Amino acid sequence: RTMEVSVLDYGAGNILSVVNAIKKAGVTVKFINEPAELASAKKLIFPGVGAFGSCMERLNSLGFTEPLKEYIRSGKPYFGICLGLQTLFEGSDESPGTTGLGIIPGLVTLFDPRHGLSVPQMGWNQATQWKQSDLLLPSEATERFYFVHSFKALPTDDNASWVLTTTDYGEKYISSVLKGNVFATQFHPEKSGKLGLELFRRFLTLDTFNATGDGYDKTKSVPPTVLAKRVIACLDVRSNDQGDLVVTKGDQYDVREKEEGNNVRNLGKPVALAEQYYVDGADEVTFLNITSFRNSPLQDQPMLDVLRKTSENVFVPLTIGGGIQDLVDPDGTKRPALEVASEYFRSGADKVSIGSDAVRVVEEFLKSGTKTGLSSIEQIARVYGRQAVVISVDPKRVYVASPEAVTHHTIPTKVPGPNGEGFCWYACTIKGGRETRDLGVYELTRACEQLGAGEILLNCIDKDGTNSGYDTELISMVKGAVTIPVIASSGAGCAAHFQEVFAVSNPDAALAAGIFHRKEVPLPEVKKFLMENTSIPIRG
Ligand code: 1PR
Repeated sequence: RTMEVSVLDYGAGNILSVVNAIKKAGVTVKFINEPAELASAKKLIFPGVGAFGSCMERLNSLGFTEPLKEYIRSGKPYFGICLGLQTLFEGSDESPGTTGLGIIPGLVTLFDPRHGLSVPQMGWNQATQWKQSDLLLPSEATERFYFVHSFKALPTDDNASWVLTTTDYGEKYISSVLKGNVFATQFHPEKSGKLGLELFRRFLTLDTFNATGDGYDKTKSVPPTVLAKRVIACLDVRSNDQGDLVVTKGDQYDVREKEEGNNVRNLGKPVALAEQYYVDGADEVTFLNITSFRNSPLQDQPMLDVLRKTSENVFVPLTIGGGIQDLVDPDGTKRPALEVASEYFRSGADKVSIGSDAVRVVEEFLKSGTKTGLSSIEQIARVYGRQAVVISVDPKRVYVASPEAVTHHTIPTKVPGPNGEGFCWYACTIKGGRETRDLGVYELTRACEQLGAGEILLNCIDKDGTNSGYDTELISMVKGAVTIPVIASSGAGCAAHFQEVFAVSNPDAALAAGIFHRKEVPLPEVKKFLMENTSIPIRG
């Protein structure tokens, strides 16, 4: 049994989750920071994050490329994750001109948007197994692993012998490879719950993986794998009047009790509740720090601590939002949004969500028509990848008598306004709904996609906390505006509301808060209902 594993740390992204997953298997981590250290490594994990080009440039400039190739050729166990798989190929469309490690023949290419699927692929998909091995049990292929990527490698005659599994997303692509002791996955085992932890445990404890079989066979037809619709639990976190960090929940964003005392509603402790939702089967957990527009989140150590503690036991993706913008600390120190986000990633976040600042960025962008490359969205996407940048939108419905009444994008509505208006547009707000801006959600989300955002978290102030169902008109509008994934949020009151929103508006995920916190409809009940009563693909 190997009690130590080396992790190649080239200084990018969230490797805390990988480290936490290794610790769960009772194995200690040795970080490799110098190329010379690779020669003495006995087992190596390479958690690649970010973009192909910047990853390879980093490996090259730090002198890792040749020693890494040597390690891989040595036959010692290697486990590449995500970019740790992609860099094994010869190159990638993501960064034309940059050469990969060239261990596996083939190029990495972008998902074809003509398939009409959201790109990046974000969520839980299955794997078709083409080889037998001690790493992956045959029964596990039908379960689901967490994927998040825009680029993929296709199986070809030249690389077929490497293919352990393929996955379908418009096209059949390579989701893992295994040859000898070289193993790599496009999915993130450290974010794939129990299934992923089990995979880590086997990699860490086995000396050899006993792969048999010839790999991918293009003449064999197999049913396609399916990406599941995600069910997300959201925790709005803020300090209460006693200064404790609590999970709270508003009605149309008002988090104070209506009764005597007017206290901030306290629905539990953030870390414990997040862990509960993980055990319950949440496909993702989101924290929104809803006081942060008042304080600098870098001084907000408790929130970073919440993240760190949560990521020790929660092995599904974690998103954190609130206060991600250029800040100035009370002592006058400037804190660019990128630095704020970096702090969150280092503490265990996989994605950050940007609310108010996205509105300001887009207002500027639409005024000038030029991308400066300096906005929070652009900078964070460049360093951490598009998939790490979520835009949290807080819309308010505005009724109009006709589309000509405003310059904003309007939609016809089945729920007429107070004066019988048949149309509406959705106004963006900032500062937790306190300030409404003259910018439409349609325009905002399209601009954010152009600027490099990877996902939209679509709230709705009119619906928040009402238990009356999602605003399917809003969600359908945004699904039609962008090609990046959209999370439907606000208004869930029962399991059937999830069915309705998936069926009517086809979002990539649906999020709820109140019904889970108040245990009115526990998360497992929502999933059970969807699996038993609908054909919507759900991770069990
Ligand atoms: O603007 O970048 O600092 O981010 C602030 C973040 O905090 C934004 O994402 C904003 O949505 C959120 N936020 C700010 N104030 C509040 C508030 O409630 N007073 N919460 C707030 C937003 C909405 C969702 C909620 C769903 C589902 N809460 O988080 O979870 O509406 O609720 P439901 O299922 O109970 O209906 P920035």
